[in-house]
Amino acid sequence: MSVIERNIEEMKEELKQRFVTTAQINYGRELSGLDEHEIYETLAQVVKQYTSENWIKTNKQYQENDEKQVYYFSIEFLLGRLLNTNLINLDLKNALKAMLKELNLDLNNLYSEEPDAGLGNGGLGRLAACFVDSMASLGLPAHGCGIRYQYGLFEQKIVNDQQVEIPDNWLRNGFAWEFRKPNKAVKVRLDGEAYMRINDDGTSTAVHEGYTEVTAVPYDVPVIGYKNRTVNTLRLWNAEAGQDFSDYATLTNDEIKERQEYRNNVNKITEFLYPEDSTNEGKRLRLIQEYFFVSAGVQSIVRHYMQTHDDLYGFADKVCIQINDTHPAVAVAELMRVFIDDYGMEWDDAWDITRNTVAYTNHTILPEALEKWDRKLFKKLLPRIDMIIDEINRRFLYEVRSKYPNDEELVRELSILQDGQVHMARLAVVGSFSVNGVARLHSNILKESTLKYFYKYFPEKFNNKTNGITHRRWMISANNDLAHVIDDKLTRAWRGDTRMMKQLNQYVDNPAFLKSIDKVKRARKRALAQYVLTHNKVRIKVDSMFDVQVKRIHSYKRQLMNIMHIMYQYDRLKNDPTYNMPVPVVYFFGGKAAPGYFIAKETIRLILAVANKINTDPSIDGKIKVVFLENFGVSLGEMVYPAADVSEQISTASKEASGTGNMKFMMNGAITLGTMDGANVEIHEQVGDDNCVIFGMRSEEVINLYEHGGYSAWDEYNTNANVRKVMNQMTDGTYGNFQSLFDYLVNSNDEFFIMKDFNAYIEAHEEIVRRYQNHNAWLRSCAVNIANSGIFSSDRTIAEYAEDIWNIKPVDIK
Ligand code: B1H
Repeated sequence: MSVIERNIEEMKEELKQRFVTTAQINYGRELSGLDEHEIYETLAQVVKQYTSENWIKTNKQYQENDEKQVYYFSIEFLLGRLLNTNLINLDLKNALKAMLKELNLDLNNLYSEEPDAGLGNGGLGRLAACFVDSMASLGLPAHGCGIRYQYGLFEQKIVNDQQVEIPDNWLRNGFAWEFRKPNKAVKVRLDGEAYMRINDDGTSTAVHEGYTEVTAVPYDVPVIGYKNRTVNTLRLWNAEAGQDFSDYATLTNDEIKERQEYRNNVNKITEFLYPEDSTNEGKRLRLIQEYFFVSAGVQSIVRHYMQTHDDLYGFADKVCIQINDTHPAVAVAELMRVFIDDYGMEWDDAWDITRNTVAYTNHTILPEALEKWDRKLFKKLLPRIDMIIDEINRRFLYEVRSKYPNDEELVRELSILQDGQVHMARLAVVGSFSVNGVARLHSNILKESTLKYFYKYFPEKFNNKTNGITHRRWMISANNDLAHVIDDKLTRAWRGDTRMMKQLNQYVDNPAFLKSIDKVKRARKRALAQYVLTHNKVRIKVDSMFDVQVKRIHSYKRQLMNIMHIMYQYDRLKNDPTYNMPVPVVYFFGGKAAPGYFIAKETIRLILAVANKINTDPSIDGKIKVVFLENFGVSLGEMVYPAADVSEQISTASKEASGTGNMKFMMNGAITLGTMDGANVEIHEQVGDDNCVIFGMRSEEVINLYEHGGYSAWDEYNTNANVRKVMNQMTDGTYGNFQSLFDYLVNSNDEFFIMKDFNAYIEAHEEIVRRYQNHNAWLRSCAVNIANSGIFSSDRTIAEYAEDIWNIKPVDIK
């Protein structure tokens, strides 16, 4: 990768010129007359000027050299804010700061003018955002394709100690980084009827008639590589009603009504993001969203390809579509449709190309998340796609039966269509050349249980790509002082190659190095404490241990176990004179509950009830504080991860496919307290038992217990005094009435083994507090975690995708 260095002074002058001119052109006013938001907008415009030239060059070079290009299809891209990371990647930050200073402006005041692009729910959407950053930073010809939701994930407000959801009107003041491209629009067809027409010469042609047509207009966001001139594209599709109303005068009232209804329906398609993380809603509009962006994406890729090729036979050598979970799995059938119906290709050729183009990433084994569609709904909405899937399945099962005669169990388990449903994961496996999980443990579970029949049939497709996070956002940008501490030891070279971070292991006993890490951590803790004082009106001590669980609220992630442990500790502090808490602990929670997820919302209510009681009890002398961070998202995360001492990663083993927050904490020097789940396994492997605390059931035990039963939550309640005590407090009025959660634990037979893991969790906490008391040993552990976190950069992940799946190499933009 070529790193571009520029002269700051020169840059500063040029920036100033552009800044002043842009302000004048945009607002017709002097700089001094602009408000903060206008200054931010101007700044973003100027930054865009620095990207457009390279954006054009990048595209031109890809096209002229006929580079193979990858398209990462994802129904979510959780981008957060882009100003700071764009400045870092363009290497404009220092010059810009200097320029603003001369104008008496402070960059730090401008960041918050940018809305968070919250076009995702959690880990899956944020992964897609980290991935496009890494693809550009590695100089890979690889782009994103998704939906431009008008409303992102709802904003969470806490009202009367409960979650309330506010629509996220993030486009209110416009989105500075997007470019609308109406001339690149495509049409997407929904509804109607499809059938095969037999032609006079005996051949047949697919007919799709009576459909509704929707216009898909792309909004392109430049994705800027880290100091390398590469500017890739994140293409987000917007649904629009193509027709205008200029012929109003000639229409009947009914026709006008019809048009209006059409317009309303079209506008709904990309209006909002479904707020369920890890559960499949099964709603018609969701299926429309999936097909809408996939069809638009596929059509525009094929059209682009055909601009420089005579036919489609070499398509799979030049295009790869990576599908982020099954939400875009309909891409398999859509490619077939375009190849056959639009370009007249034979089935077998189309199928070969399709299967060599698509690669599938699985993100979950939770049964409630596995996407299945009611066949009737599917057929009505996508009649031609349904026909194609039926034919894919017919031919596939024919092949299965000839390879494995008399194995009807295998046939049933492999069938894409089963019991009146379309199984999207099965379509994705059959229609792709690669199937990967997102952490080693997860990939093994896919092979051994969730997709074991497919593994038997297509063993060569299966592989693992352990997730990663972009260290540019999650450390260099969010924790710049820590990045500087590392620079001092390694020069800035590690920023382009995080494998170098391993070299920090030689300094983990160096007192000066540890001291500088300590200093940074304290500063970040102070900043978070200030935030909490302002937002939560809770005063916390900076030398408390900051113990943090931030992620979507979900039963399997076990926020309930965490708060139950706090209830346990508080009870002992109050009632057991022999019990002592040697260091004060602040427990932080943050995360959104899906609006319809009752147990998740009750969990938030319990956390808030416990917080209210404990935080205002003077008798415990501030030994415990509980803070719920409202509206957790990318931007709040950037403040929280760097300030954490303890990273709570306590999902039921086998349930969290990977987790990526765990990596963000580690890279910022927090110690993991977690189960052997997802990527925690690999974090543990990197740092060893001395530098993380592992507890609880292992995934084999969990899977075994699910398969063979024999666990009784009720027995656990009756025999486990710690569990019983805390559960009784859910209903005895100590914190209000939480019969709901008590009943949930009992009636679900403790489905995620909160009760069964409870005592192990208590012990793990005792261990981590013991470790925290030895400050120097603790700092050493922080250093070990930072030193060994480089492998969790998404640059490593994406380099693996490029090498093993995509078969692409970096392109040096001239
Ligand atoms: C993950 C989802 C998910 N896995 C369905 N599955 C959704 C499923 O809207 N839906 O219907 C939305 C999201 N999200 C997460 O992916 C895993 O739980 C994490 O463990 C993993 O780190 C992340 C990225 O791979």
